[in-house]
Amino acid sequence: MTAPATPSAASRIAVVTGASSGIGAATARQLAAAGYRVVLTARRKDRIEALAEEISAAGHSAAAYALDVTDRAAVDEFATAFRTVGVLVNNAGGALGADPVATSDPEDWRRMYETNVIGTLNLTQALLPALTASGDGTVVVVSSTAGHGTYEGGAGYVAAKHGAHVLAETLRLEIVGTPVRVIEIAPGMVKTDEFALTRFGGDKEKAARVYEGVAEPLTADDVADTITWAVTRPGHVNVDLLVLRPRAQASNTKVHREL
Ligand code: 8X3
Repeated sequence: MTAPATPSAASRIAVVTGASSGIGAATARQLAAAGYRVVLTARRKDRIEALAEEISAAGHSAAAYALDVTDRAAVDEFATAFRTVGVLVNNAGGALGADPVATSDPEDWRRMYETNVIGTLNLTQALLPALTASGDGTVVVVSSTAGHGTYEGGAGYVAAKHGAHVLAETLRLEIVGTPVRVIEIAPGMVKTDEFALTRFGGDKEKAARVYEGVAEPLTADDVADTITWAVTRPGHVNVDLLVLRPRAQASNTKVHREL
């Protein structure tokens, strides 16, 4: 077994987007525990500030920076704060709606493309010089199993996550030979506080139905654990793509439910 790479002390900064809840918050906690100085970004300032305080109180290093990943000017301004960055975790994103192609709202599609694809593009472009300057940088793209296959009612989200997947795959080709690797983590069914609720516009019943009868959907911690594992491999080891699902989910459309 290869020993995990220890981040070279205080110099290793990890920027996590969408860090106010779910997978992003869990990833920030775990990367901080692994020795990274984490920079939490999200639109909700109060949330990331509270999390940064929690992480700092646990004896780790964390800072919060309110940021909308779709606002390029704000992202560029954010990036000026860094000379080097070790890790960028592009986690911000999400799903809006689950309607068929025939009736889904084009505005939802636009917003999903903005957050899942353009947001990832913005952060990646803005921080690539600092990731390269670190001499051992890692870009993580948290895509989804929706980036690798479709399902009815999912087209808008599926299209956006395919976009995030293509961004990761293409970037890996384009920057080969530089000291930056590109890791894509593609989770399937993850039960978080907000993902399904956001998708269904706050409808708790619809959100609960997503996980109904499913024994142990993945948790945010499961995904964060996987991200942290991939990121802490030695720099020359590139986990190109890691797909993870709960045992009860065999594919995007085949889920075992005990009802
Ligand atoms: C979440 C997985 O199945 O809701 O990214 O599209 S799914």
